[in-house]
Amino acid sequence: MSSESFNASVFLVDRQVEAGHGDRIAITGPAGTLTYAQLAGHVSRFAAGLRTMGVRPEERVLLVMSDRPETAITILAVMRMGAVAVPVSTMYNPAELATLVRDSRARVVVATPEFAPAVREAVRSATDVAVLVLIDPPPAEGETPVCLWSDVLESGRAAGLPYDSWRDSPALWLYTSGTTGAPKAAMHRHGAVQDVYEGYGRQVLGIRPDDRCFSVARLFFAYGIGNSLFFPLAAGATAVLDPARPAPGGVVARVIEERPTLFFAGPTFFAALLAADLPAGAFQSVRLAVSAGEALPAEIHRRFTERFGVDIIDGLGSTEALHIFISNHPGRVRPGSSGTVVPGYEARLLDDSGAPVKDGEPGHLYVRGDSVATGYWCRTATTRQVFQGEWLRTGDTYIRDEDGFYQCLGRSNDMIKAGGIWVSPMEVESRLLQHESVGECAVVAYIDEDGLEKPVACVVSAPGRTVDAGELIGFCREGLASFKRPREVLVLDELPKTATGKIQRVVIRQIAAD
Ligand code: 3SK
Repeated sequence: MSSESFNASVFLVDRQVEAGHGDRIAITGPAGTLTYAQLAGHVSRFAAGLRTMGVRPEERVLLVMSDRPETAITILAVMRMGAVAVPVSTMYNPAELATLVRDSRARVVVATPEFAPAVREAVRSATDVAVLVLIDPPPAEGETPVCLWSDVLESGRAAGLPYDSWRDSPALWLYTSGTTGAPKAAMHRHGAVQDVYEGYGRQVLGIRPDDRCFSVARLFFAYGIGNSLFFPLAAGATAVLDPARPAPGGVVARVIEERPTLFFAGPTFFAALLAADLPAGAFQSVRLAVSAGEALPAEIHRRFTERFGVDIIDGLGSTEALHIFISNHPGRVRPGSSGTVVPGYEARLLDDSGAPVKDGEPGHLYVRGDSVATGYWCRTATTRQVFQGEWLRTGDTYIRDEDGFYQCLGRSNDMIKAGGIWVSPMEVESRLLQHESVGECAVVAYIDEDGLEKPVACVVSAPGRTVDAGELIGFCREGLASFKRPREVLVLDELPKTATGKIQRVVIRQIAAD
């Protein structure tokens, strides 16, 4: 790590213009198209507009935005003027959003029209927020001052130089529930943007200027921001951004229209594509598909490749590492395996006592590499557990074979990864316990018919009450982000417990699997 000047936004955008590629398409899709020259102009104006608004380097700017050119411009402009971009999930409800806004202490929050009502409600309880930046004018007065996105752009007419950041300067925070439950922000450096491009983008994907990248994972995910912003822009390629909520029909229509060459999704989405009625030529333009978020079952891999004629490289990444650090490689794919270590990273498997395990034996996976976050914002105890010196504890149990291929055995703790997103069983359990019919409950993962994890709730009814599974699932959907809801409810007479009264999750997982 050094104090050499480096700004991720300059690396991604200005560098392409300076290399004479200003006329190439940087971003396209239903919400608009921008060349690299246009993108550079908008980014430097929006950065100047943020400065005019009083945003200072290293302050956080929180984004609740769908994938569209304004989102890319906002992220890049925030980084350009030295502040910290905090894109958060658009799936959160107002209460969940409020928690993140307060935790980040952002003074400026930017939202696209679909999320403006939720964000306006959320910022009411976030006293640090001074300005809400919206794309469309709000229909009514609110408590927090509102500024229009176009006005911020307009006020930055006298665009200035980028902030003189270093590789180690903070650039991006990404919230994750990760291995420990409550959402916390993994803090990333400007230099990490180049690190993930050099290792995974360039050396594994082999991304080229003629590539067109389309990601089902949106920009607020670590997976999505790499796929749809860092890799295409660093390579002078094109990012296809789609504001719509991803569903198989819409995504395939977009693929047919925009003809991406690189397609990024997670196993749940590949399974949904297989279940949908789609033409065999739907992915004709795609030279390579990428899967991450959870381990890709070999059967889904085989069926997708057979049906659509496109190979998938599965990989393992994390928000803490910013992107993928173990991956299959084009032409060297082993279905059912996460692949081998990506250039720029080292991995090791340790037993419970911290000793390395032999090939063929399971161990806790640790990784190190320059892209690893500097820690979690204001979570010292958790930071110390997860970031151990140079090594990042992934929380996954893996096995490595003699060829250096890593195979996922599951997580070292009880967190559930549904559709590629971490779900904390405790959070779902506390919601369930708010329902009058629930006496006790435990939420565990069960593996569905596609080999993918889903939350299932095992519930003991409250005395004199009857549990209605559909009603409970609806109750969770109302009070939590929808992806966290149990997909099934099993009613039990009692929860299995140890002699000391601890719930036996291993036994409950077995019950859920039967
Ligand atoms: O969520 C993940 O597992 C992931 C995968 C690839 C890149 C980044 C992330 C967070």
